[in-house]
Amino acid sequence: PASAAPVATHPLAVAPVTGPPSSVDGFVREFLNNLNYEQGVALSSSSPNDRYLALAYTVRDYLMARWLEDQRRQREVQAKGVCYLSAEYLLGRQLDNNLLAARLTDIATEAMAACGIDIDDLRQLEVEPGLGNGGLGRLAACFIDSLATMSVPSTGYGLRYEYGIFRQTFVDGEQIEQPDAWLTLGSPWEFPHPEAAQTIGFGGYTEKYDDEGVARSRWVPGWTVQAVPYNYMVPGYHNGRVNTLRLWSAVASSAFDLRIFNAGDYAEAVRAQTFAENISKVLYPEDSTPQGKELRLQQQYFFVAASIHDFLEHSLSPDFDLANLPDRVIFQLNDTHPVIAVPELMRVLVDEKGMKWDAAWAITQQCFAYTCHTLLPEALEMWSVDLLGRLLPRHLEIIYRINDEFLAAVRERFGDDEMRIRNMSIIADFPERSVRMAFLATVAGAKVNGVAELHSQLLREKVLPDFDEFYPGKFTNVTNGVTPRRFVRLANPGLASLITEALGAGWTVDLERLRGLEAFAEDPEFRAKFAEVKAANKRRLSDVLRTRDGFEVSDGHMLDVMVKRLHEYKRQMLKVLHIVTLYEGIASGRVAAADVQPRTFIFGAKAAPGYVMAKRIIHLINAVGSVVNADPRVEGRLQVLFPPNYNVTLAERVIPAADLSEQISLAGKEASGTGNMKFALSGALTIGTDDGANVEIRQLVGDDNFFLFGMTEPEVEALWAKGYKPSDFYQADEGLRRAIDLIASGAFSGGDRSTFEPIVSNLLYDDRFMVLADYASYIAAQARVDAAYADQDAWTRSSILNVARSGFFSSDRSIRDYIDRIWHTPPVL
Ligand code: NBY
Repeated sequence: PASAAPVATHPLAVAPVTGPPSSVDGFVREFLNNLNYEQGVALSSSSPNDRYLALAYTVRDYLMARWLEDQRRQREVQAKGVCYLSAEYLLGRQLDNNLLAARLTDIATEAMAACGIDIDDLRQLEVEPGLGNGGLGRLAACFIDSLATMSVPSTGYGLRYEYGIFRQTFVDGEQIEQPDAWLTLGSPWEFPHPEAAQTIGFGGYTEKYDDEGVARSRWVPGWTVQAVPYNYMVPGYHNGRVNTLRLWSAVASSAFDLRIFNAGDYAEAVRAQTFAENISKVLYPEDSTPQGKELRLQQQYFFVAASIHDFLEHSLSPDFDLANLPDRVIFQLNDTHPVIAVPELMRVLVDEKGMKWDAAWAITQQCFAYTCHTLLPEALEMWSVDLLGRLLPRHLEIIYRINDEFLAAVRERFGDDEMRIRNMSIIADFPERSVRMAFLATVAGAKVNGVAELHSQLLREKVLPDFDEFYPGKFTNVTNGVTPRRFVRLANPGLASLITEALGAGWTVDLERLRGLEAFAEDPEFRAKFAEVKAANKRRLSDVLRTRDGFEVSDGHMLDVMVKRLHEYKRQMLKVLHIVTLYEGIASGRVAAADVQPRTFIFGAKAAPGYVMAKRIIHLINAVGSVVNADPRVEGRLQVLFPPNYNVTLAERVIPAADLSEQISLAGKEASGTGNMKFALSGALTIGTDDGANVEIRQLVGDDNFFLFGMTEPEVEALWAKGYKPSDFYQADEGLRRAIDLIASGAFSGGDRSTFEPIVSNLLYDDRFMVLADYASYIAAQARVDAAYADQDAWTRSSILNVARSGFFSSDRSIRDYIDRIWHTPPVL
């Protein structure tokens, strides 16, 4: 609890915090102060890292007054707010974003120059916090940006992993993972608050007891860990608003090891401390198949328990009537990772606050909403009852009771339809007794949403149809979006200036205004300027890849880009088959090099360390790249580049340079995609299947400005139903045969046929994601791409139309949809 406010005696002690003056001189003074008094160095003897940190502190100083004010107001106003619960936030670099939000970019640039410093050199020093795997974590980062920009009272809650997503390197073309020690050179954007630590229990047992004639249960944890919050500023864009992201770090409780210390086993006591601190040590790099590891469940419970307690303690007045909790908060569950928050809130209300079960359940069902991000059955998280019961025995009891009452209600509605009951039970019996977290979230959530129209429809019809029937109106859609601040203003300043020149300012927070560019698509002068922006972005990317990776990007090539996690369903293999087809055609002499549009293929992809097939595919891409890039027969025509360690920072350089965006998942598998939106907003044309948000992109930009190929989701279903034999497609298509045979021949593995044999046999005899079935259609679509690219002016026109018609994909629009359909949390201005 906050201590009583101190009694001010000095006049300055009651003056509001105002921060430094917004002038170059003021900035220089503050910067030098920070260099001297925070870093303890003089400018003349400072290291680049000292200067970067001092610059970051200075930007912080400018935001501080607003932040303190907003924290005060959020407590005072007592408006309903959002607690966004997410195990991942893939933030990207902070410096530029915060400069932009605070309108300090020019002042800071000049101030640094006045100190003889090139601010660009300092920008490069920032290590991005990679506290997420991919789309889900980046979405959370876009959402907190939009929430702040739209002045919605909200807090992001998550985990402060000491090691984020691994750093990827390639050794002989194979992925090697290195730890991401992002905190080692200092972390200027965070504010630890050890005094606000929460104690989080684990293990132990439950007991029944008599509370003045009322039978109650309580949990007696076996051990505890301290959760220490670290606050991050989340500044809104040009609105003076600064929200908070609160990430939890695990520290051993002092009581934790006292017993062991007292027993004289010092070494054991220190080991126990390490055990506790392991909880926030590392981000699990699995982006779909959850591993069911105990440490992961510890992470999940650790951060949601801390977050719920933090909210109840610090955001509500001491006399708040918890019956009114739904008027004050909605906990948004970002996938199933935070779903253990549901029994935790029940435990707090019933066991700790003494509320009746039914009242507590009615409240809980109004306080949660759940977003699903997948359709892959193997990605639906399950926790074994055995593990859950050991780690969180009281929560397991609560889950059982929720399930019993839920199934009773189902029986009442549908009768004793045992099949249906089994299918809807939160507890699964096979292959092991376990808790289906998505079911728990669906039962507890006021709303359940998918992340694109098609995904939400399939979620209702295929994944949770019984629930949709049982809970009419519970399911809804909120199509994902991306923040135009980071992905247009910061990543694509050339395009941003051109847009502002054409449409005036204002589009950054009202992205539908991009529609105004449609008219400019017909203006040759504008097209020329637009094309020049793209060319400049390509040059900028070339520079980055030269310094970062030693690559030489060929001039005048179409940049064909596929960047995303490596996953079989995303079908990087289809892209490889296209490249091998082009290569084989030219190298064999059957196709004249001059007839092929010069292309540079760029890949970026990390594979989960335990995902063997994904790692093989990475190896193959690198192997194909080595051969293609060294073969004089395709020189000047084909180039394959795979910069390692694709992350937000690299995305910000690659996407604005792209001509062609590859969104080629098997229909029905990609929930939404968000990279697809970033590309369209950067003027890349999409080649894509009718999947996820591609469907909506195509509807908006128009068929003429989108290269559609492949089976639709119903066609995929029909082919499965009829019986899919990939080898039939191999037999029937000569081009496909040539490509696969070339891989199988060892042409990309120094003659060794065994290296990529598992990939080849997987394609021929299994092919779960129907790469071979869509090959012919993909190759045909790529031929259309080639033809279209030959007319540069027409391509540029399409490119402008892509930008003009993609305003819908702003995360501001997504947040507006969440507010209207789910949260009902109006902005507090
Ligand atoms: O979420 C992605 C979807 O694949 C993509 O289609 C969608 O656009 C995006 C945002 O809605 N899902 C995703 O990124 N998932 C993960 O990163 C992830 C991470 C961890 C685990 C599962 C999935 N896990 O089980 O540990």
